[in-house]
Amino acid sequence: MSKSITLYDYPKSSAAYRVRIALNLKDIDYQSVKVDLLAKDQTSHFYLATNPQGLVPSLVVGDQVISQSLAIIEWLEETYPLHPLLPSNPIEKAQLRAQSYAIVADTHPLNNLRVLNYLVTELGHDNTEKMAWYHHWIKLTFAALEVQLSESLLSNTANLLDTVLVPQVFNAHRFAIDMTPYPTIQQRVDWCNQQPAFEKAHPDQCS
Ligand SMILES: N[C@@H](CCC(=O)N[C@@H](CS)C(=O)NCC(=O)O)C(=O)O
Repeated sequence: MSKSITLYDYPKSSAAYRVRIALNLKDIDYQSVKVDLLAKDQTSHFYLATNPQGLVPSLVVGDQVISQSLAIIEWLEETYPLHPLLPSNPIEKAQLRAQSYAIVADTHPLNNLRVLNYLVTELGHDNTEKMAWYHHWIKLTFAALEVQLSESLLSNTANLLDTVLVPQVFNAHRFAIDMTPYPTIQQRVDWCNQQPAFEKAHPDQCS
């Protein structure tokens, strides 16, 4: 009998959105439990017992917990062969990971909720400065990714990069980033958003 899978989730969390996409692409049944970030559920004793970092997502598999969205997706990739998210060629795999890490490791950590809140509440920056910070880091990454994607042949199946790119672009739209300088990125995201696994994972579909 397969183990039950629970995702501690929040609709607009880009990190959780990545995992929802991967779960859907692999057609995995799971239960979603909402951790309301605006209500600070992530700091509750209950949630910290599951994930001491107080971040979503967390995936509970049987009696085991996996935190960090990329660790979760890599575990799914190794455990569920349906719809591989990484190519088998080691160079192509490393290149796809590198593009994904540009978002996951270099960009998202600078722009997540607690960092933006810290800029305002602890360091005294105003909303305009907070937005300038957000735009600065997103634009650096999108400019580089636009070059890389426009020079490569985009695959006709969704991959690891798509699972992280779509949520980051969703987030960028919320923060009024002008996507005109990044047509290849936007085109890829538009293509992904037409796929059922992405439609189902969209924050508007999660209550
Ligand atoms: N590197 C982590 C990042 C997780 C993360 O930053 N999650 C955000 C939502 S996207 C969060 O839980 N924020 C809560 C807070 O900032 O208090 C991952 O990929 O899972």
